Amino acid sequence: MKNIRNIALVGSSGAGKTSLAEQMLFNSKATTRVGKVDDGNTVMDFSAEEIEKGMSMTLGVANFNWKNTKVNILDTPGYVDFSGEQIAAATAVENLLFVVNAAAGFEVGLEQSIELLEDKKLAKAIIVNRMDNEGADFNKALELIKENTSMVPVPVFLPIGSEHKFTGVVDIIKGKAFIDGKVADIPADMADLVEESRMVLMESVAESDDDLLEKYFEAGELTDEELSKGIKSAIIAGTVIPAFACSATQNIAVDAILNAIVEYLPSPADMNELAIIEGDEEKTVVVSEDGNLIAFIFKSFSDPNVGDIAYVRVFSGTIHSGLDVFVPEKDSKDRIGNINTVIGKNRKDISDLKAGDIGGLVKIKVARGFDSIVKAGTEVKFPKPELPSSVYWQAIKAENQSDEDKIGSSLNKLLEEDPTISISMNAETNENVISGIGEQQIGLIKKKLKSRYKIECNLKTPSVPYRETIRGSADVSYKHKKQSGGKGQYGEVYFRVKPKPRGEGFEFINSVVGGTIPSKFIPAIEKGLNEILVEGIISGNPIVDLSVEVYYGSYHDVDSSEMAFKIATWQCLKKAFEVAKPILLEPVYEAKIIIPDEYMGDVMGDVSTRRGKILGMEQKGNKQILNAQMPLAELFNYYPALKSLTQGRGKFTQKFSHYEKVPDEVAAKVIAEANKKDE
Ligand SMILES: Nc1nc2c(ncn2[C@@H]2O[C@H](COP(=O)(O)OP(=O)(O)OP(=O)(O)O)[C@@H](O)[C@H]2O)c(=O)[nH]1
Ligand SMILES: [Mg+2]
Repeated sequence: MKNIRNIALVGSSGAGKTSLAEQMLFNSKATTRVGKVDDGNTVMDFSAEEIEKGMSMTLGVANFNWKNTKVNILDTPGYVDFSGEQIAAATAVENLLFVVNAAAGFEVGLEQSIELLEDKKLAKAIIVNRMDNEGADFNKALELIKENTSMVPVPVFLPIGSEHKFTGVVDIIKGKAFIDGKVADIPADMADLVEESRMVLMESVAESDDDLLEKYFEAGELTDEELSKGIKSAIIAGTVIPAFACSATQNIAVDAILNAIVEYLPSPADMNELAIIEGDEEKTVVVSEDGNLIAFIFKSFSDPNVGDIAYVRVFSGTIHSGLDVFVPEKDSKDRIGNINTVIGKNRKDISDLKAGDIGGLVKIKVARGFDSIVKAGTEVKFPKPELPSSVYWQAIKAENQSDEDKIGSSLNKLLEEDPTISISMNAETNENVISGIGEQQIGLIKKKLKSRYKIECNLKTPSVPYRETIRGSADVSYKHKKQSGGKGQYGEVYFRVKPKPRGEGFEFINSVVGGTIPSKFIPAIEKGLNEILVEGIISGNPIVDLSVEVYYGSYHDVDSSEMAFKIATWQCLKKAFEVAKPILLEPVYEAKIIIPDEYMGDVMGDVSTRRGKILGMEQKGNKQILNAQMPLAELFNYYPALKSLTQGRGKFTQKFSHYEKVPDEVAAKVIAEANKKDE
């Protein structure tokens, strides 16, 4: 455990995470040439979709050796739609490296990534990459993080020059420069800056430990040894977030960063306390190689080119091929098959995987993403990571009717790969609805259905599950009478129809006296009502909040039948709806919209054009939370609109609130649309 470092690269799209991972793999001789994102030949982004877009869409896993230390590196996609991958990666590592584009200002992707991960009790560091780019500015990049988030980065590597003059870095802990891959003296013109930065770092490190603080006050400084030891503890405690400068594609300071990872960042042994759930109880246990097996699958997927694989982090004990294990989330036994060491798309069999390490399990039967794997006979599991809630919905339908049966099982397999997506069959609208975080993410599902399962499908905005009800009451009757040779049909019913308060559903009252309708036909009337309640009358949507009292009628000894009374019932209720002021109800959701102050006016205006109601506002850090109610019909496409209004910085969460009357002019459109479909 001491000789492992587990690192996740996170941050905005285009910051250079994949490029950095590729350069590290090459520098450590894990690969024989440097993969380039722009050439589509990286080992980390290997799916057809990633190569096509030139960006990561799923997290990639690799490992290499650096200075007798095994480094496991997880490269995550920065695009917001795939933020579930960053959460997944964070469950498997001790260290989060936020990769920042030095030339891009404060990017939305970085902001989202920090918000998503800042509360995780993990060591964090900032890598200011792309220092060679025009406009690169190390100090500004760090200033913007300080200004916009609660993270306070402390420089550990200062850049030497910038843009095309970026040649290396000064490691202020070592007091040495790294220029063109070699150790060198600190450039004379940087001496003061290095000294100043060293004092800042020393102070931050000292503040994280009482003993160090005392020494620091007595001696006025820390020794090199105290500083390099102290920094690791401070990083573990989260009191220091070290910042490093580099250029991935120019291979400047990448080796120095690798040294820093090994020397300053914590190993699994340094962070050996693990929060688990045993029974219903949350506990913290100290993990070790000798303990019972506790492992967690942070991602599983199947790629047509590389087959099925489940990426696993072992926290305690050892996994070896052939081991019988238990999967608590599935309440099922499982068995470990082949174990792989993984370098992106390349894999090799290994015999076992020990506590602290990360690898791949091939063709494991039961366990999937976010499942724990534990010693058979034990019941501990890993707490399920909190995932972002759905903000985007699409109804999915196979283009060919013959694929409709296949689509469900294929979708379920794809959903196992991305736990932020869910699918539900809406029985009311008869649609399969996929929900997730964004258009790119759902679009990827559509692409994969085609490339893997040969299913062409269409996506569209889902239908709204409207409801019908009435506002007035009616007292109506209907006589169904048919004489067409042979046996006729006869049944007559009298209904009193009234609305019921919202949410109270349907009530049937039988107050027929004196057998004007024989009691054997009453169930047929109730059944007839239940059938039409499902189908609706004005728009093909279910009827709710309605009371129907049958109080009188007539029958015929020979011609009356259950069918005849059902037909009379349907017609009678239709008649009642004509007089009882039918209305449509629609689901209304409560949305929490989180935006930077400057967008408040625009977002509020937009909410009202969406028939939304503002309930209130609260301040959260430097953001505003707008609480609003919005009809579902407007919420389906709200996220794309919010993103474009706020330059990608707006977010929201939602939950169902209640059903509410649809305004007449909107209802008229919905009803006309439904009638068109009927025809
Ligand atoms: N000039 C320069 N370009 C870089 C550097 N690092 C990456 N790039 C370029 O930036 C672009 C994006 O790099 P990626 O490595 O794909 O970025 P990423 O962070 O993995 O992006 P996502 O996968 O979308 O999250 C590519 O065109 C790279 O060649 C760098 O240090 N300097
Ligand atoms: Mg990438």
